[in-house]
Amino acid sequence: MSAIAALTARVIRLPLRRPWGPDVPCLHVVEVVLTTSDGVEGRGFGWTPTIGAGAVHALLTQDIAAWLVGRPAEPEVVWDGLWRHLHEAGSGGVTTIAMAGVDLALWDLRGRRAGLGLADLLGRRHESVEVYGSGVNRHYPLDELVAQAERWVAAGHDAVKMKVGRPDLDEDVERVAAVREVIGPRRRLMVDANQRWDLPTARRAIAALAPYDLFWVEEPLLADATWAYAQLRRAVDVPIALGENAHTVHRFRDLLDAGACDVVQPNVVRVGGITPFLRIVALARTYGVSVAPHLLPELSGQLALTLPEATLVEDVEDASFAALGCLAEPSGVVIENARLTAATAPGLGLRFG
Ligand code: SMN
Ligand code: MG
Repeated sequence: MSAIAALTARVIRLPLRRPWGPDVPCLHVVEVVLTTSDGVEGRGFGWTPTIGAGAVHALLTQDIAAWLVGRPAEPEVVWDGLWRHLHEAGSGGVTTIAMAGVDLALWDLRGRRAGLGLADLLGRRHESVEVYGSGVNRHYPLDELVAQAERWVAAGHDAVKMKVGRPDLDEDVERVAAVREVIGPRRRLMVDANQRWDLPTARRAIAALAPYDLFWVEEPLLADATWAYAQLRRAVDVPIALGENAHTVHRFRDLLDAGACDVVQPNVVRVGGITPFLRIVALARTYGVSVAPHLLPELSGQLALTLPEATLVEDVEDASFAALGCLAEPSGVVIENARLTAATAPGLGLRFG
């Protein structure tokens, strides 16, 4: 078993061609490079749109690197010990985003040693997976929102997701109606409120949006409001999706136990990498709740190809690593006609330029 010899990390700032809001002009990737005692290299990354890239980098270089050196280069062996080591800094959030850099690098290493891309390393179950068109578009004027929906239809998407949660519910209704009009009655339409409603507002909004046949409502309430989610889910017919702001398998267990949702959306970076992601998938299956991985299509897509049930992968317009132009070489993950396939180099196939 080879040991970890060194960790280096760097912050990469990625300007967004379509800003996610006045305060979100760019994303941050924190690239992690691990080398082993026998000279093999693995690359992983943390990721954050707005908050914490500097903190993630500091955790990696000041607290994680020294702990890692000399440990076996095996993701499952490292994960639980590292999580305990960092626990005082918080069980999830910046901690797990930093841990993802390590975990992803260790999976990259494992794949490279085996000569297998991630999907084949984990066990590919699907040739391709459906991709939905998604937009961080709450701030778009109506005509831009409609134009985006038209692009999704032209690109062949049968499922799309838009933001809701404007201060005035009538505006949400108008905007959802306009997108439904563009995509027609047959395509699936999801809405994402990004935690903007309280329980009474969510009930009212979901009732007002009922005529537009929503496939799911995402994060209608504060991500921490487990009790309120359970109440809401019992009160409405539309499926509830959440999980992009849940950071640990324990948090997912609490949400699932409470009957808070119909779909869980772990973000593979925010939960701490592939090792915990797979545990969350296994957990969700025991509750009969489906898994739709959050963002990061080049990585989520590879994972989705290995999940037991077919799922949907999210592609926020112009925000994949390929679209952001940050990869040194093509990843081998391709989205065409709203289907994603992966023929990657051994490991994760992701190299930042
Ligand atoms: C989202 C979250 C974070 C960054 C971009 C978009 C959004 C989604 O909640 O689910 O697409
Ligand atoms: Mg969301």
